[in-house]
Amino acid sequence: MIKFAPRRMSSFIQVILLALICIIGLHFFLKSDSTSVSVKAPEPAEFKQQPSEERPKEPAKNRVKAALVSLVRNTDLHGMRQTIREIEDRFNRVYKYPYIFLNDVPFTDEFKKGVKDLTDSEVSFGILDDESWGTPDWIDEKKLQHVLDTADYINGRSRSYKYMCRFQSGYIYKHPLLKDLEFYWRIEPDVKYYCQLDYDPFVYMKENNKMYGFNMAPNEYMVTIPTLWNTTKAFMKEYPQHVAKNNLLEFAVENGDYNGCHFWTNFEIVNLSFYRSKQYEDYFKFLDRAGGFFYERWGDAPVHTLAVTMFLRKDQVHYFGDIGYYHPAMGFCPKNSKSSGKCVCDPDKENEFNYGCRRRWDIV
Ligand SMILES: Nc1nc2c(ncn2[C@@H]2O[C@H](COP(=O)(O)OP(=O)(O)O)[C@@H](O)[C@H]2O)c(=O)[nH]1
Ligand SMILES: *[C@@H]1O[C@H](CO)[C@@H](O)[C@H](O)[C@H]1NC(C)=O
Ligand SMILES: *[C@@H]1O[C@H](CO)[C@@H](O)[C@H](O)[C@H]1NC(C)=O
Ligand SMILES: [Mg+2]
Repeated sequence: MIKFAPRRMSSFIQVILLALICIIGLHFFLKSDSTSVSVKAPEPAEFKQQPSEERPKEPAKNRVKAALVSLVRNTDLHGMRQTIREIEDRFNRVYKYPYIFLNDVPFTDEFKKGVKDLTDSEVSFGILDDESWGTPDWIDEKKLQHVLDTADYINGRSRSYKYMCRFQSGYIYKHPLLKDLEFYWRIEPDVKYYCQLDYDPFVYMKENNKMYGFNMAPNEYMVTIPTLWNTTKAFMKEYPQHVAKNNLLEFAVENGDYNGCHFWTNFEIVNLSFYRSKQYEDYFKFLDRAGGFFYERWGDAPVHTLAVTMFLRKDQVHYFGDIGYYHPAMGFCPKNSKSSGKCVCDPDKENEFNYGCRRRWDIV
């Protein structure tokens, strides 16, 4: 047993002990002062590069009823987490718009927790009904099966891909969870948002009377839509009153044919009155009856695009050239991103004009 006997301790040891106590005390004093024991993370460098008045600190007062919306599979959890991470970093941690996730089967607890863990915003999960996800009774199952057995283009043999395109074309905006929304911003798993966004694009669209916003416009694989244009022409013949006076058809039609230009709908920001309009509903019903979602592989991108070009004027459509973006296969980097310092991409590598239809947008 060690006995502590101060009276017998030499003055040399006393000095050493005193010095040790001072050093330890000073260490704790300095530590609590400079690095702080609080668990709060420092502001990311990204924020500090910007003049403080440039980046809004809180949501605009005039916000609109809007949400970030995605149809998504449970198996896309990892990709969706990547997307949310980007959306939160670039935009939504300030604006706090809610997320709505839709699925043809119930979301797993793992999916729900996995996405909720990344945001303070409200998150809702919805399931689809049989009308919006499936084969309508006028579709010839045998004919469809033949297509599923023989189609030789990407996703041509996937039944669920067809359901997905039909849902995004004519049902997503009808889901009860979207009932009160004025705008949606569609998101998808595995995408990147390259640039910090210092304003609210929903409010921008509202204040500038925009109905449809896009950021990329590539060309369509025409083998997936052999009769879409013919069917659309038949629609215009039956409903000439639906076609706008100063429409945008010139963007999509060259020499009387559809040129395949389409807004890449995995990103789109839309005033949902557009999809809820009589014009759009009549168009979707007309296409759905014609069967091309099943016998061909009509995508929601050419469908939305042809609707936009028939029913809207150019000034109602906004090109979000500042929302740098990547979805597997291609992306674009805003041309001013070198000077703005707000993007993490190279405009020389991913130039917006790499896509022919982007060029066409400027000349129509
Ligand atoms: N719930 C559900 N979502 C799907 C299904 N197929 C595709 N999706 C979703 O629909 C969106 C588009 O599908 P994706 O595979 O990315 O198609 P791509 O972008 O055309 O390659 C993604 O958000 C997918 O998660 C499906 O069968 N069920
Ligand atoms: C959406 O569009 C409709 C129809 O043009 C318009 O009346 C409405 O004000 C727009 N909503 C917003 C929030 O801008
Ligand atoms: C489109 O319609 C025209 C006239 O109705 C027809 O001659 C042509 O073959 C059709 N094209 C396709 C691809 O169905
Ligand atoms: Mg995708």
